[in-house]
This record gives sequence, C-alpha cells and structure tokens, in this order.
Amino acid sequence: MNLNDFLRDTRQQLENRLLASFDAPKSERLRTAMRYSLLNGGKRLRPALVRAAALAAGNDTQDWLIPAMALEMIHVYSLVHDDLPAMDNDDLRRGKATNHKEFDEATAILAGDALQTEAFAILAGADSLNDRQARQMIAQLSQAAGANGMVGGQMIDLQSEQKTLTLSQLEKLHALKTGALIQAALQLGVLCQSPLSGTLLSAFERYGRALGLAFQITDDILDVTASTEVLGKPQGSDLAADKATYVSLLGLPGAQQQAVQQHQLALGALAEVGMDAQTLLGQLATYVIQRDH
Ligand code: GRG
Repeated sequence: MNLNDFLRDTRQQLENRLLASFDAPKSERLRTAMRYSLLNGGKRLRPALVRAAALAAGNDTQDWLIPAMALEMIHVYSLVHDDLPAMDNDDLRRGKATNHKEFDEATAILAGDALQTEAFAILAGADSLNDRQARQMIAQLSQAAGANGMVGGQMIDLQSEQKTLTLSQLEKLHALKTGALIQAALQLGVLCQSPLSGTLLSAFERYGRALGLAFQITDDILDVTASTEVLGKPQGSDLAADKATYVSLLGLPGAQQQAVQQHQLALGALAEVGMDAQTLLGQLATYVIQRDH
C-alpha cells in the first residue's frame, strides 16, 4: 500500500470506530463537544504511526485500532485544552472554531477531561488486548501524556514564554510536549505484537525521538511559511506570542537544516533494523517534514 492509501485507510477505519463510540451519553452537550473536536479533520498521524509500527513488528491484524483511538483521544484532549484562553487562547483549530469558541470554556475543559479518561477506559476494556498488553499500553500512554511527558512539557513551555532558550533546552521541552506522544505511538504499535523484539524497540525509540523533533521543527517552519488558509490559524502566531521556536532560535534556513538532520537520524534508526526509506515508517518520516499543514 502506498503512503497516501495507507493514511486514507487509517483515517477511515479510525473515524468509523470513533463515530460509533460514546453512543449512550449522560450529557448530549458533552458528547457533542467531544465528537466535535475528535472528528474535526485531523491528519491522524499518531494512529498511522501506531499501525505502521504494529505492521513493522509483524502484526497485520486490526489490533492497532484500540491503542490508536486511545492515543488520538489524548492528542485531541491536549489540543482542546491548549486552545483555551488560559493557554494559547486560539479561536481557530484546523480551520474551524476551537472547542471553547463553538461551545464555551467550561464545556471545552470537560470535553478534554472526558476524552482523556475515555482513552484509558477503552484500553482497559478492550477485548482485542490481553491483560498484560492492556496494562503495558496504559502504563506507556499515561507516562507519555502526564507530568513526565506531554503535560510536563506544556508546563515548561508556559514557563519559558518570553525567555531565550538554548537549542538543547528547546529540544528537551519538545521531546516532552510533542515528542512523548509520538514515541508512545511507536511503543503502542510494537506492543500489539508479542513477544517483543528489544532491538526493534530501541531502534523505534531513536526513530521516534528524531521524528518528534522533525515534526515540531516543521510545525515551527509552517507557522511562518504556510498561509493562514492552509494553517487554519493566523500565520506567525507562535512568533507573535513571543514563544521560543526553532525559527526564532536558528532562523528559517537553520530550522530547515535541523529538520533535514532529524529526518536523516530517523531514517538511520530504521536502517539499523533493515528498514529503508520506502517502508511505511520511512515514508511517514518524509511526510512529516514535507507536509504543508
Ligand atoms: C494542554 C495538556 C496540554 C498539552 C498541550 C501538544 C500540546 C500540549 C499542545 C499543542 C500545541 C501545538 C500546536 C504544538 C505543535 C505540535 C502539535 C502537537 C501540532 C498538532 O498536531 P497535528 O499537526 O494535529 O498532528 P492534527 O490537527 O493533524 O491532529
């Protein structure tokens, strides 16, 4: 399957399953707000990584779907909360009104909270996972999403506003804020298959670290190069908010060079386990630095 077909098929399967979830809401408003952001046109990169990692580990069943849904729910909750006035204060996400603009702040907070708990509930209750797999996936995902992962990175990011960061500080921040969930995607994919290959896990760890940075650097580049129409939010908004970004630190050519470097590191990690740039994971790495939104 080529990458475009793979991404389309992953999106379709994931969204079909997401559409069927939350069918017995206690609160119709909460359900609508959760579904609004969950089915609002994301690229579904993390689910594609879960599936590609599972395939690379030798699992070609549908086992990737539950961990991919859980991970996407965590990702979407983080975007809903990140857009709130207390954080980034954004009106637009994926070209549409942010959750708190469409509903209200309290509803957006609750929708994010409920998406987060639902993520762990579907892992804990999945028939397709054995107890050990479910426990390991819950452990990986909670570690990646929590205080020592994404939430910790977000806190450091907020504390870094209007400060000058070194490249190494910026890398550490993004390894947590954006990188941890990308790494988790690969770990969840590998966990679909047992017994686990230690060599594969360590290669994927290096691939995931480089991919996470390549993703964030490209995000910073797009913030200044892509049009507002393509971005779905005002161009240059991170720079205007006086945030340290790869572009503010290194300039545009320097940031582009860093993205290429991380892309090479990601492909190098795959090569160590005999996977080339044409494998799905290789193509996904290239997609990450070549995407336009
Ligand atoms: C609020 C707990 C909490 C955490 C927020 C990840 C994050 C931490 C905030 C997101 C801010 C942001 C836009 C970071 C840049 C990288 C990123 C995560 C972009 C959005 O991910 P995509 O491009 O989104 O995969 P789609 O829309 O395709 O799902």
